[in-house]
Amino acid sequence: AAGHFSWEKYLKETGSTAAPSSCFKQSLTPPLNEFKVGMKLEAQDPRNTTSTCIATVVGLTGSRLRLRLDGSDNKNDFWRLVDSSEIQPIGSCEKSGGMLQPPLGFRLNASSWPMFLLKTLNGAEMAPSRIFHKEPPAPEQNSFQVGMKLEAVDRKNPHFICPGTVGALRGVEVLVTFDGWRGAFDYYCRYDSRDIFPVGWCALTGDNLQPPGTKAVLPKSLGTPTEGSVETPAMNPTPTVGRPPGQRGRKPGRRKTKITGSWSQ
Ligand code: MLY
Repeated sequence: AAGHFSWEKYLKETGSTAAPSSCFKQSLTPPLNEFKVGMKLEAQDPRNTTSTCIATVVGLTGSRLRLRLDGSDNKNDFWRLVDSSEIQPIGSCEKSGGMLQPPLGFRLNASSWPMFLLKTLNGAEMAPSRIFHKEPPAPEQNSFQVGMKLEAVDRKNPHFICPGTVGALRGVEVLVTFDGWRGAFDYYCRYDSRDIFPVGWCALTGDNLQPPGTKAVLPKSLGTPTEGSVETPAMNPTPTVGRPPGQRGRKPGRRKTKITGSWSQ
């Protein structure tokens, strides 16, 4: 059994510090999740952000909703916080003079959209507006520092929230790296991204925090061999120890490297 992950112990062991909550665009007390599976709402289509679509809650995790666009397949689910500005009660789009759109990849003929919309909303359980929360304000500036710990959505596996470290800063952006994993999951995001959370977020929301990987990239204080062992994303590749040129960037599929040393349990 892996046992559970303790930030307190881990911060001590790694001699690292948590990014202060004031760095994040997240509410200090995570918003209550009163949604239920099956409820419908309006959501921006993540693949076509100018469209507002009908979405159904297909899962709940902490302060987040697992959403599926009506008329889409089950391969494009996405996760949103209950205080996301990208979701709203049904009726909001029309109220503001907009038109609900079919999702990108609508599985029927476009001409059947009006009838599909009618049918999908008929008798539907619509999420009441009182369970939507206002998006918190963004901090005024990027106040993250390299080395600070946080919790972050694994964008390749967005149901996972994982322990991570600020790997670099680039203006308003921060490089999110995942502890115990090589660079394949790293990404740059804005400092006010909704995908990054202060240490302790999952414990507060009841979302499931993954333990750090036990595969590669030791924290600095536990003897990371060299700088540069943290790969940067494909956008900005940097030579990585032990990989010949031309084989940089991400390889598809899984890639784990076993290391010694363990902080899990
Ligand atoms: N199936 C994948 C999951 C990797 C998840 C990595 N995150 C947690 C940073 C794998 O085992 O490679």
